[in-house]
Amino acid sequence: MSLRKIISNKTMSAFAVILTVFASTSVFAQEAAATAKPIDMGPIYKSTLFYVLLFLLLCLFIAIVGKALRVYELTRETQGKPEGINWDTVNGVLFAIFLVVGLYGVYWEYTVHGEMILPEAASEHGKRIDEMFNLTLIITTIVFILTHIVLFAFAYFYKSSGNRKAYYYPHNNSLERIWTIVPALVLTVLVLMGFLTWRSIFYKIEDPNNKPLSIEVTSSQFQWDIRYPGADGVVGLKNYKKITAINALGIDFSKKESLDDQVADEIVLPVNKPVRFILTSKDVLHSFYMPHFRVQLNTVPGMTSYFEFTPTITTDEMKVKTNDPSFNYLLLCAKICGSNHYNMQKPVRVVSQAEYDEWVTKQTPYLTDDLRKVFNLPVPVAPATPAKAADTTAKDSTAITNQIALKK
Ligand SMILES: [Cu+2]
Repeated sequence: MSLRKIISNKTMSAFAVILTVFASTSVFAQEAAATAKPIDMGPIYKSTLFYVLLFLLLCLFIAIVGKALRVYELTRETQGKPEGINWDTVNGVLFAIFLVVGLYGVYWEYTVHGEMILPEAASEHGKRIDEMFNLTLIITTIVFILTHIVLFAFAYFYKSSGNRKAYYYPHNNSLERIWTIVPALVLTVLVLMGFLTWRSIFYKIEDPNNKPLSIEVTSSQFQWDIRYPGADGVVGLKNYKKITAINALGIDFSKKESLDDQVADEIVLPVNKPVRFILTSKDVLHSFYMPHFRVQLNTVPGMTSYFEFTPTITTDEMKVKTNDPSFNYLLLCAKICGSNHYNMQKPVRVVSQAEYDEWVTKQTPYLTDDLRKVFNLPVPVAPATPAKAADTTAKDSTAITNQIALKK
């Protein structure tokens, strides 16, 4: 039997095997498609195993392609032919493609994701933070684009060609000076701006005619407790030793400032009035985060921190500005504090002073009758009417007190 015949026989048998495999697979596939229900891929796309397998498959594919190319190169070498693939050109072209695709990616990020950023800052200091952010973004974008064009274009145009030798150029003092001094100046400006902005936010001289409204926010896993100061405008002190089942925040009611404090389910702020948040934590670190006002500060157990700012846009105005009737300001937790961290939020509303005055009178006092007994405080005597009616009277009297206080 001639060599040619053997080869053709082997080729034929291999071809037959491939055909059989392909035919049986396609028959099975057709059967499966006819009988089985479509598979719900949703949970599969969410599993880690799927992506691990996908990654391994990709590695295998690359390894096979690499081996095949190696075999191709070795065959040419044994036949005494020149190298089949010019890898320098391949690498150079890949660099050029990466530059174009990468720059398009940058453009896409700025236009598509850029549309999704927060609306304009709803606080006085927020505008300054945004200016700083934008300036940093503009400078870094220019530097990023220029350096990447230079980096990848050089790799493409000056790829090894065999008829050119690299020029030995180890040092240039002028270049060293330029790329040391220019970034140093730019960074000094940015850092100084940050430092001065930070100081203007945290070191404020209090205006006696426009004193901030104090609100205490206590974080715990996984909720925010909000306390308004009541008629006297002062949030009373608390003491962790006084925490009990009915006094969850440990408020010290032996101090008169605590007696009129109120609890609230949401944060309501009067527009254009400074507000001073008193922040503490009961268990772990949380982070008090109100993105629309550009406010964020950690709440730390055993330590009190403060954030003072002035909201400038009411919720209703923001609904118009964002063209979103369901818009709401939010308080979120920005510290990964446990399993329900993602859901740790409170609604925030910015309203006119008149709306705020009306809302605050309706908030429940923290001091309940049970707490009065614990702290040996006089319990208001309910008139001889049904319990429900007595309750309403009690609330109304607080409301009146608050109104009087606010008028003062
Ligand atoms: Cu938290």
